[in-house]
Amino acid sequence: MYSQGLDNPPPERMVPAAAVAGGPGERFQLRVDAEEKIEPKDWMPDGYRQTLIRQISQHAHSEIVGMLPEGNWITRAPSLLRKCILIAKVQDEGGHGAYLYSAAETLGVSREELVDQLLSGKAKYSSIFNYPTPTWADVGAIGWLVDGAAIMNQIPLCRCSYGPYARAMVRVCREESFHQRQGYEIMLKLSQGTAAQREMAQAALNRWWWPSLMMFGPSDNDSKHSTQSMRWKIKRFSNDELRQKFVDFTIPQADYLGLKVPDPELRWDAGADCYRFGPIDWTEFDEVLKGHGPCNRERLDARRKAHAEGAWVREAALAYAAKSRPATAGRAA
Ligand code: FAQ
Repeated sequence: MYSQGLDNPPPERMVPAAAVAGGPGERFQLRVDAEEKIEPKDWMPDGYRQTLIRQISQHAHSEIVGMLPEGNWITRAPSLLRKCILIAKVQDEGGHGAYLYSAAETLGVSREELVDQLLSGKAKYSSIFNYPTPTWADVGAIGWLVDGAAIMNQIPLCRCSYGPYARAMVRVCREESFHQRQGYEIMLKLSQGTAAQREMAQAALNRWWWPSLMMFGPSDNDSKHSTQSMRWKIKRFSNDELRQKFVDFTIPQADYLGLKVPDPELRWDAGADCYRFGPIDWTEFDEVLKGHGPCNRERLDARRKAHAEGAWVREAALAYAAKSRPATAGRAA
């Protein structure tokens, strides 16, 4: 599925190789500018390949580590229905990780290498998953805000120039929409509940608001990859543009819940037709990225433990594949 150019433009709109005088780099950029999808076997600049491996693998790690803060609540969800929904949601995130590792593999890197990078602490994953989930309302806040931010960031990735990543994002975004709604519905129930439940919802919003804004990455002035990634149409919007869209989209939702975003400087700017928000604490963001967030150590320890405990499954799968090989070859002959 990953290597098929399903959504390339019709042949008459594709850039014919003979029409371009320059080298492969120029032809590549023309293809990108013409909105052609780049596929795994196509020529691509090394920087493009490396950027994609970095972004897609960080994204895959985020999905896998992102299972932990909510997975923590599966055994304690307040009803059987909530438990079923949460299991399905967390399982979806695992599926997204698997999809994304497959997309990264089409660029010539192995899954083992990528997993090693995560477990050794060399690879980044989203800052947001280094925060704790002390109450049930945190599960609601993650669905509403974290999945909401993920959708805002990932809808444009459905139009990413790299075909396998763009196609993987279509299904991921559909599932994230369900996740966002289930989170918002948890927040709605709590905010319509008792005083203690409303307080719990407000406290969770207070905990997740600023980290959700940080998810979009450093401000445009400090984003080292954005300019090139936008030229290559890997990214379609800058970090600040997406952050602003998220704020404008989310504040009315908070108003509907009767909850208050923890930002004394937040105000509607009628002239600019958008919300103005206060400064983000980039020191906190940098600390989390350096491994000093509230849960960095706990998250990596949990992943290392799961990996070690899963060793027998990988060994059994390899042994089964080795045993099946001659039989398959025999049948083919
Ligand atoms: N956390 O130059 P830029 C989800 C790094 S999935 C950690 O702006 P870029 C689903 C960045 O990688 C959430 N690191 O970089 C879910 C770069 O690292 P380098 C993940 C961050 O790539 C929901 C350096 O800082 N989503 O939530 C962060 O152009 C609920 C410089 O930054 C994706 O990965 C951060 N927040 O833009 C699962 C989406 N921000 O070069 C479970 C795809 C930046 O030192 C439960 N990724 N960095 O290695 C992207 O769109 C981009 O990679 C950005 C960053 C926008 C994240």
